Amino acid sequence: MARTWWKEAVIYQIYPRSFMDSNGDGIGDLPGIISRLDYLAYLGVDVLWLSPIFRSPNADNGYDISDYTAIMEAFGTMADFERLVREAHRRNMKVLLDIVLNHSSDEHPWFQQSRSSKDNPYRDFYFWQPHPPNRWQSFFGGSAWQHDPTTDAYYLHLFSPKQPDLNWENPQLRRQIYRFMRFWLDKGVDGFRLDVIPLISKRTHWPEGYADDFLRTVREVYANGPRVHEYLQEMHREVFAPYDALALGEGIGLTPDTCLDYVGAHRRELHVLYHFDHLFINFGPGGRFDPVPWKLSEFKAIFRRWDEAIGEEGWINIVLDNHDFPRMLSRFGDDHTYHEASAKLLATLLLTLRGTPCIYQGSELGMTNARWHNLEELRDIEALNAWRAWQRAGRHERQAFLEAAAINGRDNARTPMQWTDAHAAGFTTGTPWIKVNDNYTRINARRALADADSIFHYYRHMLALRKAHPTLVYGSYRPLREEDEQLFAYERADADGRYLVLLNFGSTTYPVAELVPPTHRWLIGNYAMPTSAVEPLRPWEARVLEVGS
Ligand code: TEU
Ligand code: CA
Repeated sequence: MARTWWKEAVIYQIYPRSFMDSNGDGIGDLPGIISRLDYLAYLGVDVLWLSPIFRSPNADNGYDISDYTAIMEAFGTMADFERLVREAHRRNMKVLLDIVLNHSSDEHPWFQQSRSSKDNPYRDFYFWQPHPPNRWQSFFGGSAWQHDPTTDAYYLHLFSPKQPDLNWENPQLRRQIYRFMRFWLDKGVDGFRLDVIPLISKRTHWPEGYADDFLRTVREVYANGPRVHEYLQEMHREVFAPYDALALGEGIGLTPDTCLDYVGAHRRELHVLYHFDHLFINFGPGGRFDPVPWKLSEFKAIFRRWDEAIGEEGWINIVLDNHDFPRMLSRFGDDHTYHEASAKLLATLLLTLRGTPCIYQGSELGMTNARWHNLEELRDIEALNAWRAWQRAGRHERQAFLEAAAINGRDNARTPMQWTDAHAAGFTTGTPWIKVNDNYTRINARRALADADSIFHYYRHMLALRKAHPTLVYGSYRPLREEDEQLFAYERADADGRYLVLLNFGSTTYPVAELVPPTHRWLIGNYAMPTSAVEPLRPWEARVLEVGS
């Protein structure tokens, strides 16, 4: 297995809008991030993934770019950005920019030109049809075809109507995009997180999707289009290879049997990707706002399936939450009775699976989903559209929608970082653009830094452990007791060592004596070191052992 920096690194995802506000306008910004770089360096992360910082009307909080080579006004200036890169590099942290290539904002000059007339040179930078050629639905609800009166035609948008899909069939479009990407690499950026990259090649015979199965439509009709690999190999030649830049793909619509087509080392396309199977695990037939129960055995099977698919050929980004999903502690842990223990257990899972882990901002503090009291508190276009769709379908139960949004809404991950117990959790001196989670007086960085047993310091120790034991990066992954609905256990092994990870996803003790080999050494755990490593796991206990071969 080739040893590379991006396999050994740990990524930290920053959602700039909610990370740190430096000028009191209630919106996070680049100077705010710079003011927290020492905190991130102390935590011990290696790479910062910044969610989009480009000029945008913020219909989808930056995932709708209106100028690919300008900084969003609310986030600061190009000088701020250049200082951020310099300051991050000075602290040995790399910078990945989240770039959205599947669609632009409808306020991008290209789209303004394209929509103005049928013979405009930019017409074919987007997809126009005289009538909707199919009944595709947007990820954000409603038809994926929007009528535009100027030329009495319809344009494609897989997300909101303010996010028209770019036409990658057009070589002029592709050339411009590569120019934009090189613009940022020339400023010292170390790579990109590529938003919904499997969607960029469209099936231009416009086949129908599956009316009753949106995720199958995503996999089989929106993603993995006929030219996607041609485009990515061209992008690799034009952008990634010349700069030795990291390409991290958001693998929406990917399956275990298609992933190596994107990240196989020999493919010269992407280096690493994350998938959604466990992130969609509790999405019911009605999607995100139709949450259903999930089972640990299913959760574990997903990790095994993907580990086997990635094999020795590819590499994967381990993600347990991000800005698109509820907080992992509330979703996969127990954020009430075993808040601290389960937060540390999930940190152990995140940092000992095989792949490059990504810590989402605030996970290191044990941040949780918020309590939502009314729909006016929600900000996410996906939630607001879904509520309108409920009403159109005759469903007017506000409380029921609010409960669904409280479980699975993206706003849960977008409440401001909790720095202190002062006004607005120290995120801003003004009024935050979205409400602060009301548990900030108890859960905040200042308190965590001062408490040697905090979740924050546990993350620091886990990060150091990963660095000290490369087998936790490169070793094989062998799951144990896969059918068990309480224990998540696996071995990591290679020529350098063998480790056993025992995670009790439950509030009762769990016997593990027969899983522990005779020669073993306790390395780390979320409880005090047990008198014997073979004693039963305590509620939500994580135990990492080095074991003899
Ligand atoms: O996410 C794409 C995506 O698949 C998620 O938005 C999720 O599947 C969707 O919410 C369905 O529930 C990327 C970005 O991460 C997201 O923030 C953007 O909203 C989206 O693309 C459009 O750019
Ligand atoms: Ca600000």
